Amino acid sequence: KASFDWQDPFDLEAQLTEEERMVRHTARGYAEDRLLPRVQEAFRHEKTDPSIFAEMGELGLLGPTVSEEYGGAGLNYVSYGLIAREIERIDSGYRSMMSVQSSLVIVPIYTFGSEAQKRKYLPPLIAGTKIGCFGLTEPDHGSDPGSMLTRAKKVDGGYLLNGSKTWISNSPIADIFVVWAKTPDGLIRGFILEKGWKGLSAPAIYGKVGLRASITGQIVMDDVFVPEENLLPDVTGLKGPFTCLNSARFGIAWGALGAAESCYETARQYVIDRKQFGRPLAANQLIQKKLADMATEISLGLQACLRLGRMKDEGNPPVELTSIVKRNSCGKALDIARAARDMLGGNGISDEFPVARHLVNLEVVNTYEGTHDIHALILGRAITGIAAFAN
Ligand code: TGC
Ligand code: FAD
Repeated sequence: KASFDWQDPFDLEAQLTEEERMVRHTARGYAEDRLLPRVQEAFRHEKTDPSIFAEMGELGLLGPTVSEEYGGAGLNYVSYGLIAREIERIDSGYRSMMSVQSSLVIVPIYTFGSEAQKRKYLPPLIAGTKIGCFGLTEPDHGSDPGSMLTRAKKVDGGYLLNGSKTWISNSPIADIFVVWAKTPDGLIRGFILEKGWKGLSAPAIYGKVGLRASITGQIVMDDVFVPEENLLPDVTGLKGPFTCLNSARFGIAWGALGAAESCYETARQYVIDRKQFGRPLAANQLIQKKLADMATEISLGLQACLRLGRMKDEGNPPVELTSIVKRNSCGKALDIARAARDMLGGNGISDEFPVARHLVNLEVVNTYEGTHDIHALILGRAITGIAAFAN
C-alpha cells in the first residue's frame, strides 16, 4: 500500500519540473534563513526592512516572469506561485512586499510600457534596488475603482495629477509609483511617478492590526507634473490595473495556502506534543477532524493553483478562474488559521507561535485585491450573465 504524505498528499512536488523545484528550494531557503529570524520583531514593532527588496532581487525572486533582456529570470507562472507560497509561509506581509513589486509595478511597465520605460525602470525594480508601489484604491473608491476621482489634466509636455490613493502597500518607502488616474475624456490611464517629484507625498498609515511587517500608506498628489514619456502608452481603461491584478491575485492564491500550511504544521506538532486528560490532544477525534479538514483544503487548493498556473503558462485562461482560486485560498486559509489558533489554546494567542500572526494577516489578504465577496460577485456575473454590482 502506498504511504500517505501528510504534508503533500497529492505529491505536488512530483508535478513540478526540475527548474520549478529549484526555484521553490531557493525561495524556501531564503524565507527560512533570512525572513523567519526577523519576522517576530518586525511584526511586533510594525517595522518594514527595505533591504528585503535587494535581498530578494539578488536571488531572482522579483519579477521572475520578465525576460532576461530586462534583468528578469524568464521563469513561468508556476514558479512565481511557488515563490509566493514559500514567502507567505513565513508572513503575508513579506509576500505582499514581493507581489506588489513583481505583479503590480513590474508587470504594468513590462506589459504596457514603452521601450524606454522598460529599459529605465525594470532592471532596478527587478534587482530590488528601487522599490515600487501601485495606486488604485482611493478613500471613497475601493471595490469600485472605476469611479475613481484622481484626475490627470493634459498640459504642455505632460499631465498634472491631482487626487489621493489610500491603503497603498510600500508607498512610504517607494521610489517608483504606478498610479491610475482619469484623463478629461474619462478614460483610466496609468502613470509612472518618481519619489521627490513636486506635489507628491506618501504618508504612512500606522496602527494596522495585521500585515504589520509590510508598510502601507497613502499617495497624495497635488498638481504633480508627469511628463508625457511617463504615461503608460499601451493601455486604456480598467483593463490596465486589472491585468496586473490577475497576476497578483494568482500569487496570493498560492501564498495564502503557504500561510495555511504553516498553521497546519504548527497545529499538528502542537497537538502531538501537548497532553491533556493523560494523552496527546492529537488522540481526540475532534482534533483529528480539524487536521483532516486542513490537509484536505490545502491539498485541493494547491492542485487548483497548479492547474491555473499551467493554464496561464500555456495561454490566456478566463480571468474568473483567478477569482475562484484567490477567493478559495484566502477563505480556506483564514478558516485554517482560526482552527489552528484554537487548537493551540492560550498559547495560540502568543506570538511565540506564528498562527495568530497568520490569522490577522489573512484577514487583510482576504480583503485586498478584491474582497472575498467581490470575487463571488465576479463569479456570479459569469455564471448568470447578470452583474450584481452594476448600477
Ligand atoms: P468591468 O465592467 O467588469 O470591467 C471594466 C473593464 O475592465 C476589463 N476587465 C478586465 N481586464 C483584465 N483582467 C480582468 N480581470 C478584468 N476584469 C475586467 C473589462 O473587460 C472591461 O474592459 P472594457 O474594455 O470592456 O472596458 O468593471 P467594473 O467596474 O464593473 O468592475 C467591477 C469589479 C468588481 C469586477 C472590479 O472593480 C473589481 O475587481 N474590484 C475589486 C478592486 C480590487 O481588486 N482592487 C485591488 C486594489 S490593489 C490591491 O489591493 C493591492 S494589495 C497588494 C498587496 O499588498 O499584496
Ligand atoms: P469597500 O469597497 O468599501 O467594501 C467594504 C465591504 O463591502 C466589503 O466587505 C465588500 O466585500 C463589500 N462590498 C462592496 N461592494 C459590494 C457590493 N456591490 N455588493 C456586496 N458587497 C459589497 N489598494 C491598492 O490600490 N494598492 C495597494 O497596494 C493596496 N494595498 C493594501 C494593503 C492593505 C494592508 C489593505 C488593507 C488594503 C490595500 N489596498 C490596496 C486596498 C484594497 O484593495 C481595498 O481595501 C479593497 O479592494 C476593498 O476596498 P475597500 O477597503 O474600499 O472596501
